[in-house]
Amino acid sequence: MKKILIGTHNQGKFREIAVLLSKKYKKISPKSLKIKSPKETGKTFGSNSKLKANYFSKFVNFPVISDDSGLCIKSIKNKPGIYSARLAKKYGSFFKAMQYLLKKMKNKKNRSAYFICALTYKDKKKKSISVIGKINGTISNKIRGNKGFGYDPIFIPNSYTKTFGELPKYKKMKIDHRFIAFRKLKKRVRI
Ligand code: ITT
Repeated sequence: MKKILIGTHNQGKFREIAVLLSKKYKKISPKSLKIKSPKETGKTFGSNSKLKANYFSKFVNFPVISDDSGLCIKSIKNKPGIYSARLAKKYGSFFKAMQYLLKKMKNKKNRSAYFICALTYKDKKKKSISVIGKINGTISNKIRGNKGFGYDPIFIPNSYTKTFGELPKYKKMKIDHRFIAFRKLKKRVRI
């Protein structure tokens, strides 16, 4: 069976990417190979996803796929953006990071936000393709739902009333930023 390394240590992301990939692959995690995360020194989602794919690809002789993603809230200058994971680390949990963001948003009229995912696929010949997927929505007034992962409980995708944290996992996974990025990637490579 062909192998692919899903270059992430985030379990929520790993699960979503594994489902979006073809059944022909055996999905390998960096953790199972004892490979640590690279330092995310990029200034954009795109550069960080390329950096991750380049890094992980050095350890294996089969394809790699990496994701750099995050939540961007318009009224607070698109924060936390590329620092989404680091914000949760700073506050000790996603719950606390969400509480912090909701407090910052308290008097904001504009609650528009988007989730973004930059995906990089690097084949075994080390040729890479990068794409971006984005989903627009709004920030809820409260933390709602316990499904999904990360910032799912405060993000309401446009034309829905529930947060990603309230939607069944299979539904979220069929509309989210990662799904949109994958749709673009699948137009360019059989994956
Ligand atoms: P890797 O670098 O190992 O992939 P990470 O969690 O550090 O893991 P990122 O640097 O890409 O990943 O950070 C993305 C952050 O945005 C992280 O905190 C996620 O939980 C959050 N995030 C990304 N996609 C999300 C989604 O679909 N739902 C909820 N939160 C999401």
